Amino acid sequence: RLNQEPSREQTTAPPSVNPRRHTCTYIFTQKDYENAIKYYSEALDLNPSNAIYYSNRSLAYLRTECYGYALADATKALEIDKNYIKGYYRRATSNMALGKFKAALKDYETVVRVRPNDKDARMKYQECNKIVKQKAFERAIASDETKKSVVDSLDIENMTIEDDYVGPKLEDGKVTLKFMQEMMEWFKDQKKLHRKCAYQILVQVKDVLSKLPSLVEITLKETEKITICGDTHGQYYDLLNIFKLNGLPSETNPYLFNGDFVDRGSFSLEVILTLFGFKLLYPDDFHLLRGNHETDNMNQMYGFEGEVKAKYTAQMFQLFSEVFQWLPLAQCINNKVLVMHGGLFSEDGVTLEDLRKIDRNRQPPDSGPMCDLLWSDPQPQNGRSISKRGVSCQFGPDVTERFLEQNKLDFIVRSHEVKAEGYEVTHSGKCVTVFSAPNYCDQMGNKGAYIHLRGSDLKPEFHQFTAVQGSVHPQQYMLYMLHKEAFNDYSLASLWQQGANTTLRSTSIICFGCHDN
Ligand SMILES: *[C@@H]1O[C@H](CO)[C@@H](O)[C@H](O)[C@H]1NC(C)=O
Ligand SMILES: *[C@@H]1O[C@H](CO)[C@@H](O)[C@H](O)[C@H]1NC(C)=O
Ligand SMILES: [Mn+2]
Repeated sequence: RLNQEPSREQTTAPPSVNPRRHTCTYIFTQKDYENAIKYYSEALDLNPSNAIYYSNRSLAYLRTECYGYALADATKALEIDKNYIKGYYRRATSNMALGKFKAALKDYETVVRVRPNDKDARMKYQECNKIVKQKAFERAIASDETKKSVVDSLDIENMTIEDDYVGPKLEDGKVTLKFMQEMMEWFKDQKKLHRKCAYQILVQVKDVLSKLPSLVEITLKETEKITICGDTHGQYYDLLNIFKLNGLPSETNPYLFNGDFVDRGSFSLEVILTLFGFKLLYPDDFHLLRGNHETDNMNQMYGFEGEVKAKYTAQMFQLFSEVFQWLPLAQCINNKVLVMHGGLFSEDGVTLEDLRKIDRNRQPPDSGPMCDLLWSDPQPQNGRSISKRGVSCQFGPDVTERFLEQNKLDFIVRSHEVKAEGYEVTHSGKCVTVFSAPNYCDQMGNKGAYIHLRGSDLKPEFHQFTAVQGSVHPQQYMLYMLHKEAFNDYSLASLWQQGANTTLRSTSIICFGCHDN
């Protein structure tokens, strides 16, 4: 059905797509950009006052989604030559990607002023201006009324399930194993769960998550083991494969999914509803932690909001947003292993007690422990550096060592970065990365992995797996997002049918690669 040959009609881009806009760059390989970064870095070693090298490297960083580095390079180019227009362009693009729209607008203003006839610049200025105004509007409304939960405005009892719906239903309003099995099969056939069932799951899981502390602490007995999975990013068929390889979740087969369930892949809803379903079925033996993608900003930019709106409604996305805010931020196993999505902190001295006290029911702040838990990355050299992503920091082996010592821990497990082997052990075995989205975005060629941790020895045991062949290009949803304005009411189904050879063109300011997890 979805992988059939596209009809002739469907392979031509809709007339509203502007053919002059550049094609999206993910057709270039990540390697090309990495090589470009190396090339310009070497050139800058020889000639550190060349604005063009900085500007060109900034572009390569943008393409590999190192927005922090991209911003630094664009800024540097402008320091060297304040009349270098491309520098303003690059800085604006970096700021857009970082969600700093006001800063971006200022630079687009400069470009438009200097180049009044540059249509592309004017378009970007207008898009950015629109976002700034919209954000201001949203802030005005938000402060107008005290934030009400979507749950209060739902009348789930009165939602009727039409007679022609033959899909899975909760049993007496409860998630059962039978329901889970039926739902996973249903999703496998790319069918939609009835909205009533989706709302039932969301309302119930919000209640369960909101009762958990920000730092969840569990104890594994000698004979018990837990499976820790990293990013899944809407790759539903690969999630099913994990269950096939490692067994379905159960009271005797506990799991911990370490954030970034949504965005990027086409099946974020299927992934998250499956995970939430298991959380309801096995609340004490199935664990979920928040990732940097369980946030509004990321969901707006990387697909999940669009997916929920396309498959259900904006109101349902609001409810997802509320639920995500209740996801715990870290989990400690046997007082020895600390798991979080991103990593350690911008400052020394953070204790487990500090983590317990985090008031997490919010969008993450720009800095501080909550931000760091979701966003930071390890680095090989000692100390801390500015983040390549432009959010939080990078921390070295000495930082890890001090943190573990102070908190009497053995090692940390984190996710957040794609790794060729699906996992990576760094900082002398004290910092473990696990990533569970194989062939990430259908282009990275990486393996996925999960970890077994046994109560008896708490030594990580790695299991690798490769991507399953899905019938739908995982990034097609991304394409849909990028082009949704151009498409207007083009149905998603017809978009999917266009297959991987689609000739869509980018209308987005931000071009997406696959390095930001
Ligand atoms: C910088 O990139 C532009 C394309 O954006 C290219 O035309 C130019 O040759 C590059 N400059 C250098 C010095 O590599
Ligand atoms: C369902 O709708 C009816 C009619 O609109 C209303 O009278 C009733 O109170 C509703 N039931 C619930 C549980 O809200
Ligand atoms: Mn991440």
